Amino acid sequence: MFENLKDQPADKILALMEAYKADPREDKIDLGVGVYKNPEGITPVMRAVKSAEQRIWEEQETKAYTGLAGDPMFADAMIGLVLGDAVSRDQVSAVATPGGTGAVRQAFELIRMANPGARIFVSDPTWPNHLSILKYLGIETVSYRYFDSSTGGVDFAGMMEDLGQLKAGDVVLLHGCCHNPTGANLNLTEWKAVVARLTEAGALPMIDIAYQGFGDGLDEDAAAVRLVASSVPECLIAASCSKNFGIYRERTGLLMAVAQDRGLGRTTQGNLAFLNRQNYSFPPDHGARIVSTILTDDGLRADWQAELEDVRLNMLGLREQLASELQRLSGSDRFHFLAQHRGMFSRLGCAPEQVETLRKDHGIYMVGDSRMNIAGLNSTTVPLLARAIVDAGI
Ligand code: PLP
Ligand code: TYF
Repeated sequence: MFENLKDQPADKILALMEAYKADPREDKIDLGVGVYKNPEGITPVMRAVKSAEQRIWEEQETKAYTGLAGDPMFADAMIGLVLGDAVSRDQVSAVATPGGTGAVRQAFELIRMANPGARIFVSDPTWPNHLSILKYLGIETVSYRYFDSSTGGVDFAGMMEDLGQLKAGDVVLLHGCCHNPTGANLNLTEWKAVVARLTEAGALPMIDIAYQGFGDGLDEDAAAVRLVASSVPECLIAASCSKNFGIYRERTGLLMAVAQDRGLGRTTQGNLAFLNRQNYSFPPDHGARIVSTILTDDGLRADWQAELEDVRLNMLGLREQLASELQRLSGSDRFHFLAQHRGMFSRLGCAPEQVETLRKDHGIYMVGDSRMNIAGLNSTTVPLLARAIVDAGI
């Protein structure tokens, strides 16, 4: 049977990670996979995570199964973190999932179950895994214009024009903050216009939020999600804890379905649990327990927020340093967008050949579409990158 299998296309981001590891150059710079690194190049376990793990080790008395939806403490804590008081708890159905990817996958499956004819509108570009999972599930996708490579910002007029094709029952996938791969984001006025457009068309927003706290702050980064959830009849939200809690390998995420009509909640919750059961039964618990332990303890929560804020400010500082170094070396403002982008990533907007030159000549690894992980830099490597960018004629 196995002879029938065909080779699958590699994930370009993960392939780049392997190529970086195999490069013997000592001064190589990794701006590839989206993992936070401190100025020493380390992805640390956060202090509050260590403390929570210690507490769990001391206090946990069983590792028997939780429920199909995961531990309700985790769902409650995450709903609070993401949605604040934008909606009431009884409007939200939720299941724990293996990572944000699991939440995205379950959301797509729920959409397909509820409306097999739904098309999903995705930004051009979007996280490649979105497209790969959608294709695998056989869901029709339509891309909407998003990134304007001439300005490094959002092509909002193009986006709105493309959302003009929406029909009732379609779904629009939006990045809640810190757009991956571009770093360019909508402002709140633009979000309001998108909400109005979706409402007018009868389309459903699905928000993927994987970087809350990496952009402008925990509440600021959730402002768009909260606006959407409190404005539309129904929406889906896939949240990841991988980045903001630094628990990538624990696979911790939450899928939320918000409905203004509370009567729909019980069936929706049942369908979410059903999907968990079909795919993996009980979701992983360890990461979820770390998160709920932190979020429900004032001291741990404050320490986590302080460390997350250091992470955010480090990336913001690197953005500003890179933009100003590039301005100095190029004598132009054309890289100013790097300071305006938010989150881990920025798309430089250069040609694949130039990305290749940076890799070959300077040992600088970024994704082929010129996406850089800003956290792969430090104050010593920023000037080296800036010099290489200018030398490559970008
Ligand atoms: N969505 C986006 C846009 C992402 O960049 C990521 C990245 O890691 C995820 C979802 C899911 O991450 P994970 O499955 O590691 O929680
Ligand atoms: O975009 C990134 O780099 C992160 C990590 O299949 C990632 O979101 C990359 C590829 C992938 C899963 C996670």
